[in-house]
Amino acid sequence: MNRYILVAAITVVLLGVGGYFFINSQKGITMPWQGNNMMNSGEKPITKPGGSYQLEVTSDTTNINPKTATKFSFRVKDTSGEVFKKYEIAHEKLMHFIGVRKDLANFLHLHPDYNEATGEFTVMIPFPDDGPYRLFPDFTPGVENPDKQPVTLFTDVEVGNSANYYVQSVVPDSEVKKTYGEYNISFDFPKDVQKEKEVTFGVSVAQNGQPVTNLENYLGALGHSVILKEGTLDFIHTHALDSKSTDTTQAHDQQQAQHGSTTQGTDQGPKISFSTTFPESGVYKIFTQFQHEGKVQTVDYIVKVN
Ligand SMILES: [Cu+2]
Repeated sequence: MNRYILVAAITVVLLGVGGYFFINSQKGITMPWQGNNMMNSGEKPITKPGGSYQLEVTSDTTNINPKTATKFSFRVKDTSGEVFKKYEIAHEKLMHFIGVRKDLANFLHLHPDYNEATGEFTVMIPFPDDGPYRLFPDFTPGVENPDKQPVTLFTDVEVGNSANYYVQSVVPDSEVKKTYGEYNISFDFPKDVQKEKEVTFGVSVAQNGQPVTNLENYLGALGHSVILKEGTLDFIHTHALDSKSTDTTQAHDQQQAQHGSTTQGTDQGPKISFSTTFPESGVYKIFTQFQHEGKVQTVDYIVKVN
C-alpha cells in the first residue's frame, strides 16, 4: 500500500519536472521568433556565439508614431543577467541597428549612441510608415568570441495605426535593372539560385548611365547587404570586398551571419560582389548599401531561392 503511494508521489514529481522542462524548452523555441516582449525576466536568453544574450528594451514602445523620430533605448544582458558592456568594434561601429517593416517595404540601418556608464544604447528611429516593425541590434561580443562572430538580437514594435498598414507582397524581381534617382543599378544573379549553396551575386552601379569607379568605402567595406527572408524575417548580413573578413559560416537558431571574402580592396566599382548561402528555399529581399560622393545609397532586390 505504502509502495503505491510512493510510486504515485514519484510520478507526480516526475510529471511536474517534465512539465517544467517542456514549458521552458517551448519558450526557448518560440521566443526568438514570435516573442514580442524581451523584457520578461523569466524568458530563456537567446544563445549565440560568444555566450547568451538577451535584449532589454528600456524605452516606452507603446505609442510610436511614424514620420517622426522615435527615441528607442535598449541594453544587452548576458547569461547571468548582468548588463553586457564588452563590445568589439565591427565595421567601425560598436552597435549596428537594422529595422524593417515586416513586409520588408521599409529598411533602416542606424548606429545607436552608447552610454558606457550604463551600457545603454539609444537611437532615434525615423519610422517611415505605419505597421509592424522588427528591430535587430547587431553587435560583436569582445569576450569568449575568438572568431569575432556577430550576434543579432531582435524585438518587434508596432508603429502608428495598424488600419493604415497595407501589406505589400514580396514578389521576386523580374527586371535586373533599376533606377534610384541618378543611379542605375544592375543586379547580377545566377539564373537558378539554390538553397544551401554558395551564391555569388553582383550589384553594378552607374550614375546617369556612366559606370561608377570611385565608390567609397562605407563602414569598412565597399558594400553591405542585409538579406531578410520573407515571412520569417531570417537575417543574413554580408559584406563585400573586405579583406579583413573571413569565410566562417556560423548557423545559430534560424539566423545566419556571414561575411563575403575577397582581397580586392582597391577595386572601387562599378561592380560590388557578394557571396552568401541562403539557408532555405523561399523569397528573400536583399538591401544593399554603398557610398558614393559622401552619401549612402540603399538599393534592393528580391530573389527567389529554390
Ligand atoms: Cu551598421
